Amino acid sequence: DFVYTTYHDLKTIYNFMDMLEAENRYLVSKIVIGQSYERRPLNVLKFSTGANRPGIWIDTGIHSREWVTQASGIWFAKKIVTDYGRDPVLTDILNNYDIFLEIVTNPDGFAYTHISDRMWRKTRKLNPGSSCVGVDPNRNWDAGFGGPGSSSDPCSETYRGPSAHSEPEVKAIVDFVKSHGNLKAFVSIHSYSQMLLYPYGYTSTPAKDQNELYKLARKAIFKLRSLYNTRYRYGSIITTIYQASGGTVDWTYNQGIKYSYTFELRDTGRYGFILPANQIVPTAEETWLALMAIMEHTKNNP
Ligand code: 0X9
Ligand code: ZN
Repeated sequence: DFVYTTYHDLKTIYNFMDMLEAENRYLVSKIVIGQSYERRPLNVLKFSTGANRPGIWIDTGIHSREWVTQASGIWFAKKIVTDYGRDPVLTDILNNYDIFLEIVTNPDGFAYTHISDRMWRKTRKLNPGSSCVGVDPNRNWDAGFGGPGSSSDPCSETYRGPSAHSEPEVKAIVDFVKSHGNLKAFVSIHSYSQMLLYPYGYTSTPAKDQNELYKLARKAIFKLRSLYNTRYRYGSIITTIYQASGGTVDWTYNQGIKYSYTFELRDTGRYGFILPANQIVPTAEETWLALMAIMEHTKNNP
């Protein structure tokens, strides 16, 4: 049986997805939304109980070194198949919405964190004219692209890339969001800092739905804290963490997906990106409570 208490490599995670699909065909299907720069499949797990449903998107691991996020994504996938038909709230969500879960959103970077450099963050695209590799996939979106809080230097950890959506890993999600056309929530999961953030990151102009986004964040974080007393901060990206341009959820919010959130999971810096494996399951469990609050609110406010 799959072990949720340790970190796994890409092949093991891709095998997990195939196994989960094979064992739960009534609920789970794997869709491939594109391929990475190094031609790996970009796999998304679709949890669905009927046709033509609105969707909820969750991604983990867009920054490859944030290992607790991919590990939590695996745990969420298992939790969904375990709780469907048992937990009334999740069952009600899945009887009305599809959930899309991209666990390894940056597979090239993730493979590289296992093989060469545990602290690799960016994609693995070669940059013409530079010996530095990769683009920050959380600065590559067409939302304030090129603005403050992103870099034009290919050697920077926040290099935005040559143009918006230049990274195939980003473009695949952009194409998916547009072709789906009916996503109601979009949650992009990072680590670390213990924060729940909503738009905007590129501008200090408050989001039109700021009031509702703030109240829902507070509710979600209250639920999260109820389990292990983990403390989260919450608010807009620019006021809570820092200005960042070209970020995922600013783009999805501007596409009309009201419930666009970014998490920064455990911890607050003691271990940072190298979170001990014994914290995977507690991190996933508490985060799930916050995700459920966001999904339930989405369902109740169509
Ligand atoms: O800098 C980032 O990309 C995020 N922090 S991380 O340590 N995970 O790299 C925060 C950025 C805020 N989120 C968005 N702009 N979407
Ligand atoms: Zn990140």
